[in-house]
Amino acid sequence: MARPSLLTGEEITLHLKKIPNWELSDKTIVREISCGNFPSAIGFVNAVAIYAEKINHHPDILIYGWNKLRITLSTHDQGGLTELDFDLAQKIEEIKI
Ligand code: H2B
Repeated sequence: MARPSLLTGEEITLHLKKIPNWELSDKTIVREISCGNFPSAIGFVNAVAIYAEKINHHPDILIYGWNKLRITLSTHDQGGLTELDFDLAQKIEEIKI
């Protein structure tokens, strides 16, 4: 299957408008999430993992300060942002904290 192509700056700006919880950081998009407690943070990570595996597109996730998550998305083999990153971000927006 052909790998998605890199998005232009304009396309990235348009996509980001739809997901205001996410920020552009260099060639990635990042969301910080505070969960109720450690088990709910792990639960959130598991929900993300199930979808990521389903679409074979995987986030970088940092779990810190017992209830906080930093989720970073980019398409590693393209060296930047593609539609896959915004598809996954949109799906993560649908997961209840
Ligand atoms: N996830 C992300 N975020 N970027 C990739 O380039 C990527 C991935 N590549 N998941 C996939 C797996 C690739 O390694 C497999 C072989 O399709």
